[in-house]
Amino acid sequence: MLKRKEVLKLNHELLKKALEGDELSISKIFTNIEYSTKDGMEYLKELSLRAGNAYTIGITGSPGAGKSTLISDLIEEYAKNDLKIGVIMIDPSSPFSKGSFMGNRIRMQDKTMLKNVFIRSIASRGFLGGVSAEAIMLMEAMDGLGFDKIIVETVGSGQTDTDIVSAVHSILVLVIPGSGDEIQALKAGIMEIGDFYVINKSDKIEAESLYNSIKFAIESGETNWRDGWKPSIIKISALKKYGISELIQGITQHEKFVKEHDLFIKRIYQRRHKIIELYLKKKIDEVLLNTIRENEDIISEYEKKGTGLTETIEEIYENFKKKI
Ligand SMILES: Nc1nc2c(ncn2[C@@H]2O[C@H](COP(=O)(O)OP(=O)(O)O)[C@@H](O)[C@H]2O)c(=O)[nH]1
Ligand SMILES: [Mg+2]
Repeated sequence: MLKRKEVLKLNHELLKKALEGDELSISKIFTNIEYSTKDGMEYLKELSLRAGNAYTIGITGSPGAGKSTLISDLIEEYAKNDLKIGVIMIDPSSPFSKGSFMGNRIRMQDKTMLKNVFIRSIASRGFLGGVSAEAIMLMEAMDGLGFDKIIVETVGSGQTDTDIVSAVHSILVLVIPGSGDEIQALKAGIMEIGDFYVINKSDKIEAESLYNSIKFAIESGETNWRDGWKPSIIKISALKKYGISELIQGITQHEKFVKEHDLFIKRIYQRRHKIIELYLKKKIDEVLLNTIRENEDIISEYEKKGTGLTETIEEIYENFKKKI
């Protein structure tokens, strides 16, 4: 494990309070990081120096699969052991209603447990599924704030999920029986990424055939055995809290595997690599959109002027390069 760096300059009141666990200060810092403000990037820098200890878990699966419900089960179990848990939910539809849905679920349970739990819901803002630079930056920040477990919920969407894979230690793919989704998911490649295939709502009769088809996919080598870990299939009911302790045991075993194979720090470096990559992509995208906007006249008039399509692209590309 990386050694937790000593706090160098704690003169920043907000950071100091956040490190002491003050929720409002944490929220303010996260908003700054999420919007990449100058302060936000400073906080991220400071927190990144202190990061490198948290165990990170990604949960992906189609909307309605039960990811949020499962997260509240995991929170409950981990909080019993006095662990500090950070949750990031990336919600493409309505971040606030889902956030409060989550809050309501948890509020129903033992309140003392919640002192160690911080849930952040972020909008995907046009990002097509998977995970965004902001989400991974918040993971890094949570790690720096001393959370023991960080759970990220993302909407499964095939290829973009590869971003979340490289940013977390364990990845759980949540599937439900009888939805027909799984066949699509298998084809789209989402079934290749899991360290765990978690069959939720598994009291349904179709659960068995889903189990068998995933088992077949794993054993026939159709799925990826990430760093040599044979993916596990676990049947649960997130709502009825069935199979949760088995899942937690599985994750604990995987954590052991990750640490024994020197993957713990490797994945933290991969996460930082991902932050750099996705952040730069976002910045470049912004410049690109601006360039296109500013060159709208060239685009709309190229046919009239008799300029070729390729020349038009090249001209705009030259203008784009000047702005980068
Ligand atoms: N019957 C049943 N319903 C479940 C189970 N887990 C979750 N649900 C329900 O499925 C719906 C979607 O759950 P949610 O956690 O919001 O899914 P998400 O979109 O993947 O986060 C909710 O109405 C849950 O109560 C389960 O194990 N069995
Ligand atoms: Mg959800």
